[in-house]
Amino acid sequence: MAVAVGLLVLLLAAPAAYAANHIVGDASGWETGVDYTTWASGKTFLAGDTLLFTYGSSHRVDEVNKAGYDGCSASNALQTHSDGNTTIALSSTGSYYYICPILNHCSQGMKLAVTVTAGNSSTPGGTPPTTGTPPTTNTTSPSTPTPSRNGAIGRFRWMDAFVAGACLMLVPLLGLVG
Ligand SMILES: *[C@@H]1O[C@H](CO)[C@@H](O)[C@H](O)[C@H]1NC(C)=O
Ligand SMILES: *[C@@H]1O[C@H](CO)[C@@H](O)[C@H](O)[C@H]1NC(C)=O
Ligand SMILES: *[C@@H]1O[C@H](CO)[C@@H](O)[C@H](O)[C@H]1NC(C)=O
Ligand SMILES: [Cu+2]
Repeated sequence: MAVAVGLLVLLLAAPAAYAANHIVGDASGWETGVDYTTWASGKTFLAGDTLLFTYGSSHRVDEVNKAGYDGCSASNALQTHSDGNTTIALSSTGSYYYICPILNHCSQGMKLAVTVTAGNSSTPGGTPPTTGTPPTTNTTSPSTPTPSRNGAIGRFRWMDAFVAGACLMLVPLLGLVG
């Protein structure tokens, strides 16, 4: 019984490990004087991940298009946030642009561009083949993955191995106690 419950808990907890929450600017948060191009360059953003912007009342987060990002203009903003603790779900593949529209903060560096992918693609450098389609959790047919899903499926397999290994380690422990 205890083994079964432990197994269930592990299986239920596992999917949460797939999605990463990226704290924009890390400890610096969303501020002037931070290079967000450098911050983003070392990171992989996968569909299903989230961005968390933390900032004071002198800042805002506006989602803009590429022209708004390049020109530091929020006149065509897609979304505006000013709550100081903004979570943005990166649910679909594609490029996303965020700027602070207050004063000249954007031209001082408060601008972030992220490219969300579904995992490693067989056509690096090209535009993602599927937009608006987050990775499915369909693990019933692992034998026929599409090329663009290889990275995501690889992560699933790795997690499955981890869960199975953790369960195997739990069995003798729980067996001794129960
Ligand atoms: C900010 O939002 C995150 C994610 O929703 C939450 O975990 C955190 O507690 C929030 N922090 C504050 C100060 O509200
Ligand atoms: C994608 O592939 C590149 C090079 O093959 C590798 O450096 C990178 O870590 C991979 N990313 C993911 C998410 O698997
Ligand atoms: C899941 O896999 C099955 C079997 O290959 C397929 O028929 C079904 O369409 C898939 N569902 C999704 C959401 O991809
Ligand atoms: Cu600002």
